[in-house]
Amino acid sequence: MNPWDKIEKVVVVGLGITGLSVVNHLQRLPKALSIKVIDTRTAPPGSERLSEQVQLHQGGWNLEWLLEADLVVVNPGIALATPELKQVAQAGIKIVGDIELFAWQVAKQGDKPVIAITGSNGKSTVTDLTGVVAQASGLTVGVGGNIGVPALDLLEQDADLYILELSSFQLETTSTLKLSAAAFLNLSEDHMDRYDGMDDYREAKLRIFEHAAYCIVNHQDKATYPDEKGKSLITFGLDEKSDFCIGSYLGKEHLFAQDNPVIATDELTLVGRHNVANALVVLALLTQANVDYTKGLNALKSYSGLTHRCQLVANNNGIKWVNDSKATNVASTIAALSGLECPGTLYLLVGGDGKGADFSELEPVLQPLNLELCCYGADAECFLPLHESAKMFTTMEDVIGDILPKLTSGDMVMLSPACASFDQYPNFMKRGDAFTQLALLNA
Ligand code: UMA
Ligand code: ADP
Repeated sequence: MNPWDKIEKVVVVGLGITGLSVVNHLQRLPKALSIKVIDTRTAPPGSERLSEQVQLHQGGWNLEWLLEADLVVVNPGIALATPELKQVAQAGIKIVGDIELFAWQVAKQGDKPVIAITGSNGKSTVTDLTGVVAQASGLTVGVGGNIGVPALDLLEQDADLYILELSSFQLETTSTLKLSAAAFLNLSEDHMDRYDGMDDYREAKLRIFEHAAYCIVNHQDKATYPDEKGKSLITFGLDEKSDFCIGSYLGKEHLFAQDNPVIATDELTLVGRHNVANALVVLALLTQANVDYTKGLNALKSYSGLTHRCQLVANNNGIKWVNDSKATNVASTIAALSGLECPGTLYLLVGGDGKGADFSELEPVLQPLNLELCCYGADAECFLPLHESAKMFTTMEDVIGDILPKLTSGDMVMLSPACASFDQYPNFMKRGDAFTQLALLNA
């Protein structure tokens, strides 16, 4: 059955890059639809790119439009628990997200293979690296989703394989996406301002496995396993027992894919044990999607990571400046600190929008470090009890102004804030750019 059969009036909630991609997709469909957009912001991003045929209601809700719709397409940033959307659901009107529309279109085009990745941390790295290795192996790939390229925009170009990073927000409104392989990397606390608790957050993420041919799960994190019995599970882990694991070969630690050594771990340019796990997932995803990745192994070895993830942005006079703006939760900051080499003082910038998180898990990790904990932004106060050196600031600029005269060779200035950026920046990229500029100016 064509899901569009009974749909004539569509309301898109939330503009931004997702809303724009949805509108463009709806306009490309053969069926003429009535398209309206609601954005609660007074100046929604992207409104200047909306065509004249599309009506926009901005600065608040428009219940009349919503309740007249046959289909409501919501931006992932808007919770389904919002009272207006609850009314829509109660009225029996279907609510979907952009990924569900992507699923409808892929099914119509003959089910091109799609791979998807979710988890609390590592999604973008695994998504991007899977794309890089698949491409180097000779495939044309479309890489998108939460990584910043709306999934529907990928359908504009032909691809042999689609690779999607999916957030729990996107999965909440997705129900028919068929996947050749899906990976759930790990689960740690995040987005507690949006979910009723960890179970609620985990359940949203587990939706990735609903129609997945293979479920790739973390052997060392049982929360990533589906509750449903009878699924085809493939495990990965930094142990010797998983399907995709580490082990010794010719006296050296190697990545193993189903009992076969692939490359030595020290051949990876990526640093950190978490990135070894990420590389194992890449191998698992490509294997389960029937991609021969042999030709892509050099690309796997030389991959140095995405910007804003533990990125060395300046290294002058023996002082290193590291931009880890993408560390938007506690677990990612812990990953950045584990195994970190800093012979001098580590000036760690933390804070921002804490999303209701419990930061106490950071305390044992921070305690042994030779540290100055620089807390700034809306939730700076939450970090003060975590280390005796903690000091409070308003902005990142204030922090740098204070620490500059103290910096000496061997020190490191690192932004790994364990918080979202929305209190002071439009997104984590702009926050990382601001830090990088400060680094280049002062290094
Ligand atoms: N908003 C309103 N009213 C509206 C619409 C949006 O208040 O009517 C607010 C919401 O608080 C929302 C925020 O604006 O959270 C951001 O919306 P946006 O228009 O900037 O969103 P897009 O540009 O469409 O970006 C979205 C994803 N954003 C979110 O899920 C919050 C992007 O993920 C994603 O890359 C993009 O779609 C393409 O798929 C970003 C993100 O922060 C990187 N994701 C979260 C994360 O990774 O932790 C889940
Ligand atoms: P996501 O897209 O899930 O936010 P990223 O790949 O962008 O993940 O990385 C976000 C942050 O998490 C970075 O600070 C990075 O160093 C850290 N990180 C990456 N992979 C992992 C992992 N497997 N476990 C824990 N932290 C990780």
